[in-house]
Amino acid sequence: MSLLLCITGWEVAPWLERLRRLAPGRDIRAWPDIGDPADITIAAVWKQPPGVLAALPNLRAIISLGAGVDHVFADPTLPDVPIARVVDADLTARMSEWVVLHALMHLRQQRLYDALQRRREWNDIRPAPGAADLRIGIMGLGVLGQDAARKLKMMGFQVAGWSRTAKQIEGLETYAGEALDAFLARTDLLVSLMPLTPQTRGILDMSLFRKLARDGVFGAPILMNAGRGGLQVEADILAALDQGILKAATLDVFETEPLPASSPLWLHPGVTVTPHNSAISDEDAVGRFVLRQIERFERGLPFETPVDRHRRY
Ligand code: OXD
Repeated sequence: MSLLLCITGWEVAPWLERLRRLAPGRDIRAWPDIGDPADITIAAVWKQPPGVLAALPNLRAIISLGAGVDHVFADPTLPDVPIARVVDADLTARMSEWVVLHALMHLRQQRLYDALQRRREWNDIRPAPGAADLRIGIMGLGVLGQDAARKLKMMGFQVAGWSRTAKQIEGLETYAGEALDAFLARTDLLVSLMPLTPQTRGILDMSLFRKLARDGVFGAPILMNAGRGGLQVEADILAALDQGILKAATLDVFETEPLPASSPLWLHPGVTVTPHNSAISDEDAVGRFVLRQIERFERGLPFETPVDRHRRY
């Protein structure tokens, strides 16, 4: 009954130290020092190299160390065992901080004021719309989308959400599936918090941007993406900005991460870049969450946050 940490792209040592500290009695190993592969029953993973999990004959469950699971499914030899993902109150709260911060940055035209300050220019820009004038649309109504929607509503924004399958959420105007065009037509600021799946890859493209509202307070719509870089077509974002189809974009995730120094997104005046840190989380809290899922699994209880293999989220 050993736990394997299989991590690439992040430092493994702090995870090993953290989980061993939080669960001193447990046998926890870190790939590639697996020991006997037959000992491993559970794997906690971030971007596991393809084939590693398939070589564990007694693997019974997989836990994603992140909220997203696209990195888990990127392995074509993924064993058919239950999968869980992280849902953590701290991570959720931080994502909503990012969403509210950047929605307000757009509403209050803060980038413009930054530029005016650099020029020592005292200019009180009018008109100055309020939150109630801006229609925000959230694509993806999971835990993160719902929390962000609630907090944006508290700020006074007009908020609606879209999800692939219909969801009734108290106090929130919701759209589903084929109602995407109607949702986009009422959206001035689009917030993407979708999972990356074969259905959503590249969904944030020129044809979608053209369907966003053009009669809002800022004339052209704004895009914010903190879901996954694979959701967006960066060449289309740049073209849409240059053609006035989008007014601005705030991006936390990118097709290639870290964002290459050669990317025009870095210096485009309409783009705000954050380094995939919208939901940096309390790592001990995530560690405790992972251990709680393992204990539940060992007691024969379902994961708190099971992943649907079919939907891939
Ligand atoms: C996650 C992430 O999936 O950090 O949690 O992107």
